[in-house]
Amino acid sequence: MFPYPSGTLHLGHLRVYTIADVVARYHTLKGDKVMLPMGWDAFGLPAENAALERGVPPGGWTKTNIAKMKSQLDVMNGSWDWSRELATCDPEFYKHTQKLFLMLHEAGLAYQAEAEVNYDPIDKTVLANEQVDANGFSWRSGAKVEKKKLKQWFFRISEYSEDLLKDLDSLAKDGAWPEHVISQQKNWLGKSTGALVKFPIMAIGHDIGAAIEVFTTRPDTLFGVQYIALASSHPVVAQLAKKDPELQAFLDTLPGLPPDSKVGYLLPHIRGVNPLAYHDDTPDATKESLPIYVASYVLGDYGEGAVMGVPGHDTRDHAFWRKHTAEQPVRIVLAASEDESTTTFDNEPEPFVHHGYMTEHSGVFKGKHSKEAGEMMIRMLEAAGLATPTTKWRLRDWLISRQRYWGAPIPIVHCDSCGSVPVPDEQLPVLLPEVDNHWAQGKAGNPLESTPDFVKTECPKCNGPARRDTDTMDTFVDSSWYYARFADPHNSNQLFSPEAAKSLPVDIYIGGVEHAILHLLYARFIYKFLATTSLLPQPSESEALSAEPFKRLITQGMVHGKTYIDPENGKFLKPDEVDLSDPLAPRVVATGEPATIAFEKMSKSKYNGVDPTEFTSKYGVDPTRAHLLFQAPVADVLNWDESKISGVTRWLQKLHDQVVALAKSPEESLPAKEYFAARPPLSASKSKKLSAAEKEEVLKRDSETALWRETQKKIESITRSYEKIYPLNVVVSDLMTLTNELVQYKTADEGIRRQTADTIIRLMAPITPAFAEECWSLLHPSKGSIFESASFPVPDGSLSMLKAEFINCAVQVNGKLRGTVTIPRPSSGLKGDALRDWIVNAILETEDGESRFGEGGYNVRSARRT
Ligand code: ANZ
Ligand code: ZN
Repeated sequence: MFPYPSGTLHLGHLRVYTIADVVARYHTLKGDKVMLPMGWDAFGLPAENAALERGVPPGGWTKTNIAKMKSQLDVMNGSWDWSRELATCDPEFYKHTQKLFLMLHEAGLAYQAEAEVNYDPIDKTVLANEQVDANGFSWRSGAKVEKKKLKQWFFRISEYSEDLLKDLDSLAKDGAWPEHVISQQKNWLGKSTGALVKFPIMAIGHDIGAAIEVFTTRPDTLFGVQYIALASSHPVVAQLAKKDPELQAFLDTLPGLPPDSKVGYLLPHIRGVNPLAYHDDTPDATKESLPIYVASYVLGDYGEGAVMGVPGHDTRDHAFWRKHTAEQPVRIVLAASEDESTTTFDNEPEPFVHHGYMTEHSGVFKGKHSKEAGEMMIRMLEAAGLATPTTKWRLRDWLISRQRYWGAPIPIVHCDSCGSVPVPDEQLPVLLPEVDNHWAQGKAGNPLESTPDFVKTECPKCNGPARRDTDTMDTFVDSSWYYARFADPHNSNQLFSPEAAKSLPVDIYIGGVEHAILHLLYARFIYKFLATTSLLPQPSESEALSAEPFKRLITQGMVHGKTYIDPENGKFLKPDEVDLSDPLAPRVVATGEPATIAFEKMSKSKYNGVDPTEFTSKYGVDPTRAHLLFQAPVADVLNWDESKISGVTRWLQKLHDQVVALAKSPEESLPAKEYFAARPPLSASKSKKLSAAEKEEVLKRDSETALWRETQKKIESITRSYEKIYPLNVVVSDLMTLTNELVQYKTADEGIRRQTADTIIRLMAPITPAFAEECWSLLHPSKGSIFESASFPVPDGSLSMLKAEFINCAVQVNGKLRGTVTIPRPSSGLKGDALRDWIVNAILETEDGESRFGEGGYNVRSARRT
């Protein structure tokens, strides 16, 4: 995921781009063709805010930031392909964002409709949600923000909701995408199957139509409906409010209420009828007419903006009913088991919200399971024209227009005679005009509206006078397709050529989990749309619906910084308020008391920020990269603790010492597998008869076998970890272990030790590229770069022959463990009694075994054979 050019690289960036670079370098070494691109998510509000604050154009601010962050990134030694660099604010890029808009427009997937926006009446400007504080005031002018209806552009993502939902299943396979992202997307799409049910209305003195329709997922609870509730924006409410000032006054109090409030208003002179009331077997209670409320908890933009209130079986309905009718009993129409199906009324029930069995209150359905009963009721009502089975989605169409300057202008021209006319391809890009004075004067609002040269234009259809659309696109539009542009970043005619698109989709996409919903959903939608055009290779019939932009998604955890807290008042301590003379026991300077250590999200107010550039210049880039990976699995929060880097630096130092020493031995030696195959079997057993020289030989053989076996095993486990990506921390710890073995097995054959070092260097190259390069040149002075001359290690197939020639054998005498003795490995042909006898003899043949278990010891020979 490309960064927003805020101007400073933080540790979160460092973490994600290190992970990505490690994955890319691993695949490069493996011989894969790798593309690791980098770009800038360069449009958006922060640049515009900065521009107003500083009185400089947002473009300049952004360019400076990009240059600065690029130089900071360069230090990280990533293998980015800068020839593919892009910035979404570059006309060469947004020309194609505009083209994408036009393609969607032509396909009927971009449309204009009225929508509510935040309006600042002092600055006379539309505000983004981020610019409105929690109490509903403008961040800039401090004015109380108003809701205003304006014409806005939408992308019809709802058209793709089925595909977006269905294809999540293929992404979930084999953990290609993290489970929590899949479930968040599912919730966001929010598919609900249920029914629209009509409640006939009786109204005195109002002509409001025959019925109110509600959406319900639980038709089985119909017998338990005790009221109807309408959203304040329901058309019936608007109509009644015209003649009911009290209702209007109530409506005026609603904006700004917390979403879970249960405020309501009982509508006078109007009641509803349960559609089941017409059925003969319906209990009398259900035949009673129903009160109708306006209720704050009913959403205007979901379902029909109306609910059937079932206090007995829905938590929200229950709370509302209790608040508005103190004494009325709650009706129970279903219960957990058939035995309870006689329960009818209850004064203080917990609402039973699950499926179960219908009670007496459900007339002819008594005793039936609620799922079956619900379906039957809907069929019955459907026949009477009172219900329709239906599916609702939580997903709304994507509002993409912003009344802002710093974004891609919407390529539409408004003409009085022709309406909204698309800008012809050859007139793209619609360039953002320079409006330098605007920033200098710190004016509010969208400067595009007050730039006549921009607004006044000619209608492409009739050549008459026309106005350009002054809205720009949401930055999520830029990021919905940028990854595809990397395939062909300099194509000026197309978003990318179909030929270049053959490298799509993206194999591995890495980024923060904060993008689990919006960005990833929009990107999936746009990619699915592109798959219907000639730009992307036409998927075959069976694949048609599974066009997905990112085959694998890796989400990395946050980086938390170390904070020191004064336990007396819970305040975060500034650097000069904490005494770190003993880093393990920090103290509060003022009181001398121990300070509390905690890891928290990095922020200025907690004094726990870390400047990556400062850190890398202090410790070096490779140790920083290894430290970042070593401290936590990729998906977990990383508690950044500077002092812990010492483990990494010690490891690198140790390894370097080994490499320097081994570089003196011959570069070429017999490949390990051949070496072990050619090694003659050891004739003598490890017994008291061994000479000193023989003993040394045995030790040498043991250690080189163990070392190469460890090397082979680590190649396997490290490869697995690189493939999985999440356990990159284990790669570092495995490499540390293997390095320790190299140090430990000093007596092993030089050639085997050198080959082990050589393997370690290649295994670690993705993580510490410069260090590996340096070591590689020591071991192979004439070969050139490790990334060009070396390949990633693969097991050489020697593992099966690398059995230890000696084994540790636990000795039990008469059922009690008496010690262990090292004996030669018995030949695999021995079995049963023969094997046991062989082992007993082998034990007694050793010096240690003889003295402990022979004639002078337990005398194993005469012991009961167990
Ligand atoms: C009666 C009922 C009884 C309901 C019961 C639920 C449980 P999901 O699953 O999220 O789609 N509902 C419908 N429209 C609503 C609106 N505009 N604002 C607030 N709530 C609304 O939720 C569907 C359920 O949410 C519907 O099923 C309806 O309440 C409520 F024991 O109908 B139900
Ligand atoms: Zn026209």
